[in-house]
Amino acid sequence: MRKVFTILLLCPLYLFAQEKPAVDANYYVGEDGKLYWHGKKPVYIFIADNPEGANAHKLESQIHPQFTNPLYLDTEGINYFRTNWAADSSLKQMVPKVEVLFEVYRDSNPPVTSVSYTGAQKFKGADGVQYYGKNLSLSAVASDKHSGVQKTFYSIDNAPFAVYSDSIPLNTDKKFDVKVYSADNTGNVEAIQMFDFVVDMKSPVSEYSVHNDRSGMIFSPRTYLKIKSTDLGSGISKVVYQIDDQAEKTFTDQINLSTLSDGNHKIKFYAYDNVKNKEEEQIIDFYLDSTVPTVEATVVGDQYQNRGRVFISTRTKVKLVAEDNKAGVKTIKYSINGAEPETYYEPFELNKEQGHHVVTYFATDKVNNTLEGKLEEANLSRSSLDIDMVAPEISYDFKGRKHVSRDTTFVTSQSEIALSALDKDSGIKDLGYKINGGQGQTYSGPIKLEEEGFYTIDFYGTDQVNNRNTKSFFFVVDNTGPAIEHILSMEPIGTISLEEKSGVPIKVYSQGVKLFLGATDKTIDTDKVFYTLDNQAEIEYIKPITIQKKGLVTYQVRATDKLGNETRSEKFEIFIK
Ligand SMILES: [Ca+2]
Ligand SMILES: [Ca+2]
Ligand SMILES: [Ca+2]
Ligand SMILES: [Ca+2]
Repeated sequence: MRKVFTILLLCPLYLFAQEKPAVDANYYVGEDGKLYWHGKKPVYIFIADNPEGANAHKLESQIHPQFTNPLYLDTEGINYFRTNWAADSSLKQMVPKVEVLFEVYRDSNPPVTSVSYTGAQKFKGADGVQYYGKNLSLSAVASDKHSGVQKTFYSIDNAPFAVYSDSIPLNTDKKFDVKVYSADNTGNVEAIQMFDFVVDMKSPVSEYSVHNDRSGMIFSPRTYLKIKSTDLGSGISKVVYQIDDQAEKTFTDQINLSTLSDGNHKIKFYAYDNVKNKEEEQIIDFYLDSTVPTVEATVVGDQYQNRGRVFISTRTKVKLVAEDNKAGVKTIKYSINGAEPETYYEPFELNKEQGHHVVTYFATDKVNNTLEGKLEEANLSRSSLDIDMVAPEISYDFKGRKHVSRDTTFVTSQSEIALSALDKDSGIKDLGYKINGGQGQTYSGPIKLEEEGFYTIDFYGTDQVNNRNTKSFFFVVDNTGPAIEHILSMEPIGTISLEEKSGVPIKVYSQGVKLFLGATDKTIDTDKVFYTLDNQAEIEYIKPITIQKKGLVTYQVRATDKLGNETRSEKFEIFIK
């Protein structure tokens, strides 16, 4: 019931609201004295004998009763009521004759109102909607052909019509429904002019989005921005942006940052709608990081640079430390000899193959700027690392007298023991030795050993990347010649004292006695035995010597061992009878 009641109540109100207000619809006498008569109104003529119109009488036509009472004006504009010939109060006609005329102006047409909307930007939407911006005002100018404009009326949004007097501001963000019309002084009413339009006073709203390679507000040269603007009214006219102090540009698809330098930057942006409402500027502050990380690559452990090459061992590791100017390091990767890169976590060894190795590394910051480097670009002079996994070849040699018997080498104190080491790659760093397990010492030249005896030498060669080879050998030093023996083939038959020998008794043997010589070496074999008979030339002892000479005979014996150590006997004296 209540609902029905409400509708019943609203309907008449609505109708009432749009009712045209009453206007004066009488005849109208203008300021110039002209009489205006509404075109549709009847005319009745009254005649009186006094200026006040008292006791007036309505005129009737006996000739044309059908066209009078009422009578209608036949011509738009001026019409005349007339009598022939003017006469004075003595009823005498004017000479020349003058026709007497009463003017009445018929007005059948309403005014024409010209409505204008000024002060604001306007835009016709694609949907046909008319939009206006801020500071819109409505003004109306009406003109009328005859009686003139009486009033102009307007209604906004179905409000009751009001009389228009001055321009009307329309500063509300909304859709408007405006009606305007005018009436002339005789009551002719113009048809209502209707206007539908939208006043858009709201600025657009823009949002930016960031795409590609970024870390918070740190962007990369590959980062691009998009701006999305929306306007609930007239729609977006254009979006403007400005990078730092560059010229403003109209945003189209995206904002690229690839030409910016490393450092702080800002982008200002805003949008206009189609009725020139400007959005408040927004600013994006960011840092453009276009700088790749730096990498300090170091070789940790065994290493040696020589002959333009860098030698390392299988124990050597490569250490990578990366730093970044701004965004920070995200990953470090490395590749050995062009293999698929691996993520670096800690110092790594190369693989275990002898030869050249190239280490490439990649450091990427959090906005994906990537440095590609080779080890040479850090602190090494060459691009490759040479793994030296082969220990030096080491050897020993005896110089001078030497004798080998079975597995034993015999030398003398005059013999020299030479050590040598050879490394084809990184080269020799150290060659050293120990004698009989004693203190290690650096080899600086041939070794000589004074004392006789059995020796063991342990020696080792180390290359520049600490690959080591060790060997040991043993030998005997023998400086002593053989012990000499001499035996005669028979017993002496007596002694003799000679004056020239100071009377010392000398053993006497028979003619033809044989002398046997021999020598025994304590360490190694006796080599040869020599003898000198009666100071003659020395002869090698081959077989027993038969002595035929009579008288005093002297002999001396010399024996050598296989090393050439010799023993010389005293000079023996015998007497042959
Ligand atoms: Ca008129
Ligand atoms: Ca807007
Ligand atoms: Ca960086
Ligand atoms: Ca080596």
